[in-house]
Amino acid sequence: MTSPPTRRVLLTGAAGQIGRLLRAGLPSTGWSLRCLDIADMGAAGEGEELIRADVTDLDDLLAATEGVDAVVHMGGLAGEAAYEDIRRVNIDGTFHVYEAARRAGVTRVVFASSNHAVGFTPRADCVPVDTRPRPDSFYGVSKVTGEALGSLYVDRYGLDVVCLRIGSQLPRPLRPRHLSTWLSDGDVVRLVDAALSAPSPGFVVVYGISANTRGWWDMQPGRALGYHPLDDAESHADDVGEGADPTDELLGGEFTGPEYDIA
Ligand code: 15L
Repeated sequence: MTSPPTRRVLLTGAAGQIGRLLRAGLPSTGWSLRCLDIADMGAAGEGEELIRADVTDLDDLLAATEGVDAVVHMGGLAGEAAYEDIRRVNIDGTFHVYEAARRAGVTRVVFASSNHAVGFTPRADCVPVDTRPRPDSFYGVSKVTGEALGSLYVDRYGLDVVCLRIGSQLPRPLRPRHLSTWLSDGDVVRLVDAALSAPSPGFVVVYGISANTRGWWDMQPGRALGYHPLDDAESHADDVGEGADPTDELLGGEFTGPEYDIA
């Protein structure tokens, strides 16, 4: 019996924290990777292509997107920065990803959004994915914009776009907030695999956290997509302990506090 052919994915941000986990985990789920980053990605693994390129350059992305089956866009600034840098790297960079996909005939884009797209939302037991955008930073604004661009490319050009509102991707939870927001190493691979594999999702937003007992987000859209997390931050609760911070009233935690006011 022959094994099914692997499908090729362009992974931006391949040198980053989540990029490295996907490089290690996605190939065993049937995806082969073309990895892109401006930073050093080390040696190519089996079946991998490495492209040193910048998401701020549309021509680079057009060349990198030719011939792949899907794009996973993890590249960009992973936290708050000056508006000009956020615009250039995160907003323009994400536009380049969708536009390169459209021109190359690639129909699936998985976009690394963030909980900071809705960071000024008060905590509730089950915040839905269609809660109104309430970014807590310029970084959060770039994630709202990336989701909006994805929606446009779905409705106008027929792409499938899955936006992952990632919580706190860490090897283990470190602070009380993480008992709600944690996304484990294993679950991030399961999440991206589901986002790549779901048949014709159209435009979908899902929360990217593990199956945390104390989670604040509606996980049903994720389950409908085929994302079934296996980890729960609660198993680390004794190590993390309890504690409160004034910004803990809001989903975005410290991003909503005065130290993130850099305007
Ligand atoms: C994010 O989106 C950031 O990339 C990461 O650095 C953390 O701040 C995370 O959210 C979080 O909310 O913990």
